[in-house]
Amino acid sequence: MLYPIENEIRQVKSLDGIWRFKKDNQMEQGFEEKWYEKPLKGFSDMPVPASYNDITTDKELRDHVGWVWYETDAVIPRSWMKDQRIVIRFGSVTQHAVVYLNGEEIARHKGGFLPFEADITDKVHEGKNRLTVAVSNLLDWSCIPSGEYKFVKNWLYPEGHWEQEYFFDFFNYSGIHRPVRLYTTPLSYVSDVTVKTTIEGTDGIVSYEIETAGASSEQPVHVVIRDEQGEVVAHGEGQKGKIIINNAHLWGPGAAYLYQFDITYGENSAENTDHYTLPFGVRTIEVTEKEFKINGKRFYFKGFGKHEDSDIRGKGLDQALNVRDAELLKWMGANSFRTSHYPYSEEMMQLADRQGFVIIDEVPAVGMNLFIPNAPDVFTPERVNEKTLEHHKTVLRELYQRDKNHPCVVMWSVTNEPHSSEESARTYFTEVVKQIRSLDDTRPVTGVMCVDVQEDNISQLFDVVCINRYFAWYLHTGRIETIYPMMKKDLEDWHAKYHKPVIVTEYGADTIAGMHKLPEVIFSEEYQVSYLEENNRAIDSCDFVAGEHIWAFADFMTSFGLRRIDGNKKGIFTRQRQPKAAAFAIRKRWLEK
Ligand code: GCB
Repeated sequence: MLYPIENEIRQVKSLDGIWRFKKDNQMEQGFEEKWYEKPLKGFSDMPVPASYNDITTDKELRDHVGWVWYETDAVIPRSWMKDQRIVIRFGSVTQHAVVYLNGEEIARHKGGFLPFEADITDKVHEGKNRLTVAVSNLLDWSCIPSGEYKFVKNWLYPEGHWEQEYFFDFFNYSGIHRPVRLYTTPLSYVSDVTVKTTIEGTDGIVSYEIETAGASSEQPVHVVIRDEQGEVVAHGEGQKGKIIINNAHLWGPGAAYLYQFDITYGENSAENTDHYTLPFGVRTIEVTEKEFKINGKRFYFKGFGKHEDSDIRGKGLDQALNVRDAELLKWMGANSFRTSHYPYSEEMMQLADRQGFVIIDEVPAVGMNLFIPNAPDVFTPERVNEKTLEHHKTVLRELYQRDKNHPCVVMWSVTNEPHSSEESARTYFTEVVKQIRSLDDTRPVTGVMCVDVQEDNISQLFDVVCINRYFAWYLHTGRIETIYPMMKKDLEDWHAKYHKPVIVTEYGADTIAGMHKLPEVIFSEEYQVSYLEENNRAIDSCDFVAGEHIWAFADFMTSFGLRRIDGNKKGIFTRQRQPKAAAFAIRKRWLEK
């Protein structure tokens, strides 16, 4: 799915702003009473994009389980009404959306972190059109992330209420989280582009495939490649082919270089001509038994698992926050991050392309683990089952479609911390990995594991072993001295079992900013510093470790529980993006490493 762009042919109109908003208190009332058929009554103001949860002072809304309704006016200019295709596109709606235009359903989407769109050419009129979006945060086992919800009757709650349970550690924020846009294309248009690159000597080899759709399929396709100065450095003809860039500038970590892949579909002067430009980078990826290589050179991941999360707007796109995060990553000497535990905004991926950050791109397959002693199996017909698998594959396809052309994406992560010791987990993930490999033959695949090495049943499916480890935190809490021996042995065991490079994708300790204790104790800034140092000592002793991602970049909100005081505090930065002591210690390490 192409990102909407503006040029002399295509136009984009943002629908972001304040929308009309109403909570459905009875689960299905909005659908039963057909709230989409008439203008919403009894609404309040709600910003888009943003999560709705932390905007108001209403506890019921923050903790709401079920549907909410959004409404706005989509105003179509008269000039758009002739010889144009008009499309509406949502960057993401979490977790489910049903979209109506002038009372008619035009789109439905399941999955909270990827874009979807609808061709509305025949459904709009000039001027105001009523756009209504029903949004739900309900998660069951057919969803990724997975959860369970039920109606609870308790004498303390006379009318009963809905409860959502989930097994992942971030708040289930909901709302229209990313931009909503209208855009136009000609009636014959470029519908998709795939660009893959290799390097031969000093040349960049660009293999491409362009898909077109619409009225006339007979139009010619011209391609030119421009460098960062806008100079044409190569060109090609036809929907599919290979183009050579002589003496190519490579895209590399911390040294981004973006070419523009410029497509003209149709004769330049003709009415029906389309024009689309895609930024791309020339780079290669390779994995050996001990190393991850970018452009033939060993690459060591220094960085974080992150979240899209901030005060007030929750998971709503915030460009100021994204740019601040990128600045902090550079200041730290970090070169990479994982989009734990769901695909991040397209705007963040573009930023990473431009600034040279390396990304492990993860789907929201998190919470496939009950994390309770003697837990029942998860990969069973009652929980993670055929339906989950089908949806998991759909999400992988949608993610690939969205992110396939980003040079920053160097590896797919198909899951975080599943209960991978189960026999049926292997059958399940065999299918999942098959799906992503059938889509992409250029990037390695991983999944992030938390079980003991002897119990893991699935990492043989991956190219790189990724593990999350919390020695001296959840295990032997407070005993810093256990970290080095346990971590070192563990790393060696994983490598010995799979003969693949290992990335430590999480290690961290909750830390209350401003809490100081000498000697260090858990939750103090001093403990976080020592904790990370001891882990790093073990990491440094293993030459097959290909990277360290600290958990987490910044503090973030979670569901409420006794282990989480105003959220997860494992950030190196606070939720407001200010440093804790560990930021300075790690910065020193990464700038030197
Ligand atoms: C993990 C999870 C992450 C949690 C973290 C923690 O292993 O992958 O989502 O937030 O542990 O802090 O417990």
